[in-house]
Amino acid sequence: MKIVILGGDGYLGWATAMHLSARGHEVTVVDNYLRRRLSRELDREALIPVPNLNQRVEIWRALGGREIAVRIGDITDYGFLKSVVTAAAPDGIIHYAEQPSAPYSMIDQQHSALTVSNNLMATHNAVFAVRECAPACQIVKLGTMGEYGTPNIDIEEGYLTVEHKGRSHKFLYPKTPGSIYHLTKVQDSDLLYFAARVWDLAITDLNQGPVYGLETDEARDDRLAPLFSYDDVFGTVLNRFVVQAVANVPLTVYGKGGQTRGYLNIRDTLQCVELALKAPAKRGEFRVFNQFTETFSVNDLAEHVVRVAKNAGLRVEAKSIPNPRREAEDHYYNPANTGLIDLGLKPNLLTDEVIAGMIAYVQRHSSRIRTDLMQPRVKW
Ligand code: USQ
Repeated sequence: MKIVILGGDGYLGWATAMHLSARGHEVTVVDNYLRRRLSRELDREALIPVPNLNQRVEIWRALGGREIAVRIGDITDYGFLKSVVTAAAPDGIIHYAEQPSAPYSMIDQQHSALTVSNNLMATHNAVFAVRECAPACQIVKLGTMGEYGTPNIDIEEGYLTVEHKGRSHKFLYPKTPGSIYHLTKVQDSDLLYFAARVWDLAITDLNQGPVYGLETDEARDDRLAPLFSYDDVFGTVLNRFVVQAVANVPLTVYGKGGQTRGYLNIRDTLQCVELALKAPAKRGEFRVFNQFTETFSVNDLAEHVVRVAKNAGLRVEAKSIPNPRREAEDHYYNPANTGLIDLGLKPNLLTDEVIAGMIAYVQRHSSRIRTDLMQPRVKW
């Protein structure tokens, strides 16, 4: 397949590029380095310094990988995106090109505005570019489980059939996001659903939970490592806990720690995206999968990391601190996730070995850990 990856420089984008390239697909990565720029501006850079995209593609090729094409530019510039799609004539577009952090979007008006304008315009332009330049091309979009929030009923995959006064209708599942970032993903979903219904585009929305891990089969060299963040703005909870354990900083459990989410290993993100591409949505279909493999509370994760870290000889403890976020800390959570399993997903579960592997990897880079990036500074 010819695949364009929007946001090909990020934590997941680059790993996906190598994964698909290794399987013989013709990959083009597109990025404007927004994520790197935002990290630098907030002085919260990734754990492992990674070369720029052109350099990473060159290293990938030198290590025996296939050619990956690079286009540096901003997809909120519609002319640029159209030129990319026209030149690549893709069978599939994977859309990761968004400001991905909830805390970032909640810093203040300006950071919220950047999140809203970047994320919505990126998705808006993506559907228009496909409609105008490659209408048969499928779109695989990274959404988030955070679109649903934590409702007091089971979470279905994308839709809910509502019975009302003796009649019933299938709607997009009602959403209660907890940050402006998550809200932009809800709005993306509405836009994508519209594009499927009205323009017959073929779209899959992958509602993903927090991802953990830094190792994939293809990243055999540290220079090919993902953009791995552990700070309070861009780091996700399990990645942060592992780095905190290595740095001997008490694990930052926000509030009561009962917050439950659906998690997955970065290797499973790659599997899921590939499975979605291989069994595409039909024209006119807006297909939604909940992309996670296991649910855990924050306390479950903290206890697991503490136990494995102690076995590895580290001195570490978990400590509850005031929750910087407005979110439920004790709630019902029962989301469905059978769609991707039915397509063939073989989960890499969170075992002691996986956490021990992450600890060992981070230990090799421990001299770069900044302990001043552990306490949350964005509150809402
Ligand atoms: N949390 C802690 N301690 C920390 C960091 C986080 O207790 O040091 C808690 C948060 O309060 C929250 C949970 O852990 O209850 C998850 O937080 P997170 O920072 O790992 O994830 P979140 O902000 O929800 O966002 C991340 C990704 C986002 C993705 C989302 C999926 O940054 O791109 O969409 O995970 S989900 O969480 O299902 O919405």
